[in-house]
Amino acid sequence: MLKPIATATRDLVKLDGVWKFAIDSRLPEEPWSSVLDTPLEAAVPASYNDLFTDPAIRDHVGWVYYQRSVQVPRGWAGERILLRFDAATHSAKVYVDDQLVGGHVGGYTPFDIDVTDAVRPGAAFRLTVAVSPDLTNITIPPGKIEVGMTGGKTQTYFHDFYNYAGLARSVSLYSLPQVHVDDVTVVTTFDGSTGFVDYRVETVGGADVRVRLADVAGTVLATASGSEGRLQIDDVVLWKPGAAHLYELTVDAVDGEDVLDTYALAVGVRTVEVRGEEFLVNGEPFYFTGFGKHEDTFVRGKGHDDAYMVHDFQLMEWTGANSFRTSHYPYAEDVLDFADRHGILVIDETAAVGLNMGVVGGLSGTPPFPTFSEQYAGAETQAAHAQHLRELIGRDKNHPSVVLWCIANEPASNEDGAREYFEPLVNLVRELDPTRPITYSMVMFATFKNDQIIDLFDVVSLNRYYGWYINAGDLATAEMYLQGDIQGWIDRTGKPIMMLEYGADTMPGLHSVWDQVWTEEYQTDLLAMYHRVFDRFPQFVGEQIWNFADFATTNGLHRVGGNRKGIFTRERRPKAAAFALRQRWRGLDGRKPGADA
Ligand code: GCB
Repeated sequence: MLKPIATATRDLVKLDGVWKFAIDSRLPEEPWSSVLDTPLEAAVPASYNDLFTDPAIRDHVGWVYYQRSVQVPRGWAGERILLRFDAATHSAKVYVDDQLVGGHVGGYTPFDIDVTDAVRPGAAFRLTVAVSPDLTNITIPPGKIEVGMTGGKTQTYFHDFYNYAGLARSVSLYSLPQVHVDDVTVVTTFDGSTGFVDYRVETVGGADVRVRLADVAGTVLATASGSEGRLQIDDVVLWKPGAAHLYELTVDAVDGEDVLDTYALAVGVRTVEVRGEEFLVNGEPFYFTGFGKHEDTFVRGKGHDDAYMVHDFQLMEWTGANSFRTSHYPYAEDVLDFADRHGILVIDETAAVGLNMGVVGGLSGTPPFPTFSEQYAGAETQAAHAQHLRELIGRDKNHPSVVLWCIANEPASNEDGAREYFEPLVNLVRELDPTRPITYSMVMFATFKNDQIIDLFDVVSLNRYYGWYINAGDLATAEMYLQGDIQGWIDRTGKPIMMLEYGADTMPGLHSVWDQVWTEEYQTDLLAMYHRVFDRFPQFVGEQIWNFADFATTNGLHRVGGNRKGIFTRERRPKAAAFALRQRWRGLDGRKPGADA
């Protein structure tokens, strides 16, 4: 799915700003059929939850409504007119004046609604968007809604981060020529100093296709025509970790000499591959350093914010991180564009977090009922997961920064039914994108003895909390467990292995001369212990710490003002461990710590 941009043939109007806002319990039956009578206004993009002081809004279950007036530019007569929602968390229904024009389920992937027949160029319309924060067993991520003793509905879910909801990313109105470029797919390879860009273009309205590839100075390096083909770049400059190099691919839909539509996208020439126990980027072994992150800031919740994005990338670079994981959902596309431009590698994760009843079972990991059952993750959940994968890959397939798909976080891969659930999804991903390896991050209860699906995947990704949830304060025992765990996976799989989560909650300013949990020293020591163990294994291909920054969670007794495993606080101030990481990671250029330059 192409990101909407303004080009010589397309116009784009951002609808970000302050919209009217109301929750449904205060509204008449059909709120979209009138101007919302509400004193509240909400910022877009932002999650709505932390904007207001009323707890009934923050934890509301059911629809909320956003509304604003939209002026359609008068020059758009004869064009197709679309609304683009970069994200509506978790489902949406869209109304133009009184008419329902479309909707979407899935809170972290974009959708378009063609409103050509419902609006008039030069006229204004009332845009009402109903957004639901609800999570059920047929949404991704899943959740459960119950009616409590007070008679009110309550939402529970099986992940710790707070369920921020609303219009957290940009909304725009854009125009498209009737005949237009609908989709572009690029796959890149190289042979010696020659780069190749294989492209495939889909058009609507029956046009011919012409493409050209230019360098940063705008010099055209290669051209081709036809909806599929190969462009060759002599003396190619590869897109490399830490040294992003981008070309621009311009795609024209043409009729003879007439250009009916034109679209441009950035292309980085690079390859990724798993070979034996190695993860290769451009044919060279690559070692991931970095973090699992969250889209999470004060007041905005999961609202995209360019300033935080720039600052977070600066802090990652400062620590020497060369990568991050979009835990636990696809991030705003602007973030991937930024990673493309700055040579940061992305493990692109779906929103399939919480497919695990064992987590509800607590530290024993004994599920209250089977995860892979109609009651929880059944056929409908799997269908929603498949649709989510289609949308994620459809959006992110052309980003050079995306090097690995992570199709679930901590699923119950140790339970019966996991294979039946995951095998079709893995096949789907391989069909949608044969070029990138696939992984899932593995919960502690999924061990090298009981996991049922690892053979379907390319990379072993562990989430481990020795020294925290188990062996808290006892790093010596934790080290022995960790060593045995990694060795077991290596013996079982022969695949590259990495750690996608390890860490310790840490209160900045809390210190101790002993191994005391929650202190800054304990976080630093725990990470050093993990690193010592990783460095013993040549098969180890990466380390991503949980988490980049402290983040908001649901209320819970083991969360003090949120999850505090951040290397940075929620305000982005470094804890002591940040300086230790900087020492370990800087200057590695993708090499394994300790390896020769
Ligand atoms: C996990 C989850 C992550 C949590 C983390 C924790 O295993 O994947 O979402 O935040 O543990 O800190 O408990």
